[in-house]
Amino acid sequence: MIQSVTEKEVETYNERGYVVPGIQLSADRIQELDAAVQRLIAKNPDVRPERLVSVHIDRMNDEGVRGDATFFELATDPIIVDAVEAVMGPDVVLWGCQVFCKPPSDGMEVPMHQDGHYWPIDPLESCTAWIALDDCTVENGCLRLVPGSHKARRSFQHGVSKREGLVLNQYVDDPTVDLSMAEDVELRAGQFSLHDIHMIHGSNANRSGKRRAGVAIRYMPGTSLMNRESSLTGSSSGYMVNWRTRPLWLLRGENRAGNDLEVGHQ
Ligand SMILES: O=C(O)CCC(=O)C(=O)O
Repeated sequence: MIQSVTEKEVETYNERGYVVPGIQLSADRIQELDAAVQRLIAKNPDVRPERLVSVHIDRMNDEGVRGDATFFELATDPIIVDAVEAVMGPDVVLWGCQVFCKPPSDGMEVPMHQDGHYWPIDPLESCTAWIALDDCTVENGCLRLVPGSHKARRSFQHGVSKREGLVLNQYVDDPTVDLSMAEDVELRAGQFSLHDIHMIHGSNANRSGKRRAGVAIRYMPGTSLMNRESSLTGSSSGYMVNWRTRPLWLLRGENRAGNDLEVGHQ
């Protein structure tokens, strides 16, 4: 494996729960991905562009979204997978890919949350590669993360919000957490961050005149099992997720936990 992420960056990931590696995707690649986002939005007129779930599945998926092969290519690109392997270890299973595209002026907020709270993965381990398809700044609602919040390796207390304009209805509501410690992760188009499953993160609404699009690709180690019987299948998180038929791809190493790698593949 070519070392794409430095030892220092791996240390930062372990210590802070996220890192922005010094490598990035090319401008041509970003142009292709931009065209793919536009196709996605055109193919899914009834889905909010912040909720384009499982877009790496190149058909109408079981979560009501028509995907595009461009995102599968991205999710399996060595530049990303090498980086994930460096921080997560040698057994890499691809299990999710969501486009969070916040349109200019009415881009929705993502409340501060932990993903592990509504993901049926046991042991609860995963790494998200979040790739900026636009320049993402404070102004247009960049990702925000609470450094070190992954360290306790546990889920904090969450509440369920009925507020309008949220991508997700769950939010951290725990007196032991200081959300004012959140850091804005500003990225140029083509840069990406990696964050741990226990990180508290979210993003503000986009009220600016500039689009803010990113794609979050999810990988778990082959030592974790996706629980397909989970009661979390459904819309309890605010939008449809279907763990029963979510396809998994073993990209590196071994499927040590015995995940079903056939289900959901057509
Ligand atoms: O794109 C965003 O603003 C939020 C992303 C997110 O919540 C995630 O990657 O889990």
